[in-house]
Amino acid sequence: MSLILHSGNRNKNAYKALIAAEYTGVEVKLVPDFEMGVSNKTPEFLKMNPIGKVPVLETPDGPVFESNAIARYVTHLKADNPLFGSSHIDYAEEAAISALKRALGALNTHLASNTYLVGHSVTLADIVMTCNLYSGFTRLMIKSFTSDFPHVERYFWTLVNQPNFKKILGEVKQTESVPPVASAKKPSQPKESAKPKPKDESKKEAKKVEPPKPKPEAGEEEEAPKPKPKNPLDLLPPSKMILDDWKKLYSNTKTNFREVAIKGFWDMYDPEGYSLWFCDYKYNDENTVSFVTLNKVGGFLQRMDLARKYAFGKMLVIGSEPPFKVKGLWLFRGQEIPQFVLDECYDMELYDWRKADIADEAQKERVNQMIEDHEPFEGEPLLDAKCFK
Ligand SMILES: N[C@@H](CCC(=O)N[C@@H](CS)C(=O)NCC(=O)O)C(=O)O
Repeated sequence: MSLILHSGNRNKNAYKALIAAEYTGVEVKLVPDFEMGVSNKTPEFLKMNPIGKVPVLETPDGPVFESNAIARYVTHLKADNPLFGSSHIDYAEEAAISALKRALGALNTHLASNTYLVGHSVTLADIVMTCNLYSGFTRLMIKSFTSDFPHVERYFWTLVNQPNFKKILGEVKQTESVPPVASAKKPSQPKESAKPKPKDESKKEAKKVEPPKPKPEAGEEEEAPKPKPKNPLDLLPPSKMILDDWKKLYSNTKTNFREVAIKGFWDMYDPEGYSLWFCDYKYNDENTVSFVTLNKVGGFLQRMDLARKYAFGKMLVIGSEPPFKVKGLWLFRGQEIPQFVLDECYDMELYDWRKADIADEAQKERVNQMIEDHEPFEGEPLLDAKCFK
C-alpha cells in the first residue's frame, strides 16, 4: 500500500511520518511539486484540512492532519509495532509528560518577565489559562513537578487567589499524588498499578502523601466540624513579646523611627520566644522588570497571610536598575521557620534563609536597617519596601 503525503520535502512535521513509515515498512510518498502557500490553499486541499496547514496524509480512511496524528496513523499500520513502546499506556504517558513539560517551559519563560499573559492586568487570556492549569495543579501535577516552573507557580497561585477567581474556584489545593494511570485502565491486573512514576518525580523523591480525601458533594450530610487542631506555635511557652504590640508600634511611629520604633523593638524582643531570619531571593537575575518583581513580592506577602498571628516581615526590593535584588527580614514565633509556613507557602523555597545572629552587631544593624527601610541599603537605593504585619 502507498499513501500520499501533502507537504514540501523539507518539512520537519512531514519527516515524522516519513521516518515512522521507514520503520514500519509502509510506503509514504510526497505529493510531487508541492508548493507551500499555494498547494495548501487550493479548494481540494482545504477540503482535506480546512485550516490549510501542512502536512496532510491521504488514507483509505480519509485525510489525516496534525503531524503527530499522521505519524501515529502510519505506525498503527503494523500490528504490535514496537515504535509504540513497551505498552500503549507507557508510550502515551511519556509523550504526554514531555508535551506538558514543553508547554509549561514556554509559559514559564514568558512569565519570567511578564506578570500576566498580556498587558498589566488580568485579561480573558489569564482566565482561560488559569482554568486550564487548574485541572493540572489540582489533579495531576504535584509540587516536585511544578517546582521546575517557578514563574508558572507564581502566576497560578496569584490568580487563583484573586477574589473573583476564589469566588468560583474556592480554596485551591495542589494535588499531593499522581493518579495511577495504568491501574485505572486495567483494574484486573494489580501489578500494573505498581508502574514506576514519571521519571522526574521518582528522581526528586517526592514526599509520600496520602491521596486527598474526597470532599462531600453539595447536599451530602457533613459531619459536625471537628475542633480545629491547635497550631504547634500556640503550645510554645508564653512569650513576653506581644507581636501585635510591636506591629502597632511599627505602624504608629511616624517620626524618630530609630529612637522610637527600633528602640521599642529591641526592648520588646524576646530571643527565646521568637527568631529573626534573613532571606535572599535565589533568582535575582530574573528580576529584570520592576513591576513584575514588585508583584512577585506582593504575592509572597499575600500568601503569608496564614502566618499573620506568628510573623512580621519586611521585604526590600533593591537597586536603581534591573536586575533588582529582593531581600527580606522575618520575625517568626519560635526558633525555627514554622513548618506550616514551609509547607503551605511555596515562595519560601525561592529564597535562601539564614537565621540572624543578633549577638553580631553588624547583623543587628542590618535588622535595624531592614525594619526602617534604610537608604541606601547595602550601598543601593530601594525600589520599594513592603511590610508584612
Ligand atoms: N500542529 C501542526 C502544525 C502544522 C503547521 O503549522 N504547518 C505549517 C508548516 S510547517 C503550515 O502549514 N503553515 C501554513 C499556514 O499556517 O498557513 C502539525 O503538527 O501538523
